[in-house]
Amino acid sequence: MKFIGFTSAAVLCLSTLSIASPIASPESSDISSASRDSNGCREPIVRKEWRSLTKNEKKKYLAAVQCLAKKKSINAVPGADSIYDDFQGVHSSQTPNIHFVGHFLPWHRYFVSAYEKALREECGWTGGQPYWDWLIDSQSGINMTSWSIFDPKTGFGGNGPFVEIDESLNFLGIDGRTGGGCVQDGPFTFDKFKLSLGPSHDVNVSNPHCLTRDFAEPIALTNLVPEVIEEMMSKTTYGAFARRTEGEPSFDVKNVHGGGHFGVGGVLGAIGDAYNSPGDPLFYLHHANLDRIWWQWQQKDPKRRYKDVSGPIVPFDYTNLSGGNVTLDFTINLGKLGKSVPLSEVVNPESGTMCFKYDC
Ligand SMILES: [Cu+2]
Repeated sequence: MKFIGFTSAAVLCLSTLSIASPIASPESSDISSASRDSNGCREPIVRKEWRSLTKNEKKKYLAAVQCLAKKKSINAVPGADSIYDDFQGVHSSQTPNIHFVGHFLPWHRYFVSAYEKALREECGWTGGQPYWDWLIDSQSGINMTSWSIFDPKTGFGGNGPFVEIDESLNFLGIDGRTGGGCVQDGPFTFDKFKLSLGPSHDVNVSNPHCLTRDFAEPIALTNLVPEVIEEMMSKTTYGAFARRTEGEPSFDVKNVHGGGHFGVGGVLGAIGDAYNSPGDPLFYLHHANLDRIWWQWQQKDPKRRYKDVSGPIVPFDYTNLSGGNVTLDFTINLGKLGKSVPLSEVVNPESGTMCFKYDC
């Protein structure tokens, strides 16, 4: 399957919708309008694919991210200098509890939504959080370094220069890494964008440094593939869907979550660090896309799937030997960045707490 040269938003959406079919039944609009009425979400923010933003919207979005990285921290963690760092710090400090668990997808949905809110309220962004439909790029036949998302003018800038590493640092056996140093072009070079947290996992220390990327094209091309999305979409329970989305912390089984993180982040790139991954602004577009795929899956049977959550509370405890399963009453939090909410408030993005939807 090749998706070359797509330019219009309408066509863009086909890349996953063709897989996600059957698309939203009439029921889905009943559900969303009902929840809008009862929860006060009348006009959900619409999230679009990066390519379908206008040139001017792209510019404004990138400027809003730079702005957030200059806004004084609310001290969500002691080492944060900016609000942008606050988000990274909250993710970092909760990393041991929010991955390979049932609430992985809801937690990240809530987290990205809070970030979207911060961009809008603190930095004048007026749109929805854009997503990056990497399938369009991975199936295009274009070299990764030339993918439009990495464009220095209309995108997020590209790779870092190659940095040699001791292979013992390459725990996951990442193939074909080509970078590792500071991003060299675009809106997130060190002179325009500083991170205070990382590469250590200590959120108490401020260590101003640059954003790094370490492209590993073979990882991106192998894992960001339609077959994996098809498998995910074929699952009939949330538990199975979510587990297939996260895969395993290895590449023995292809998975799109890791494909995005490690395809761009390799070994030394911020987005490839489980703790510090939100240090790369692309994190939010990658996770918005994962969230969109979950949403598309929910749309296939909204009545049931907006209520379906499961999966372990304790990481990797898929057989529930250490703890129970999450339920709709299970609460998640964003520390100082957002109140505690039960999963019941996060399963439907058109709920009062968040209030957004995807263009397709
Ligand atoms: Cu995460």
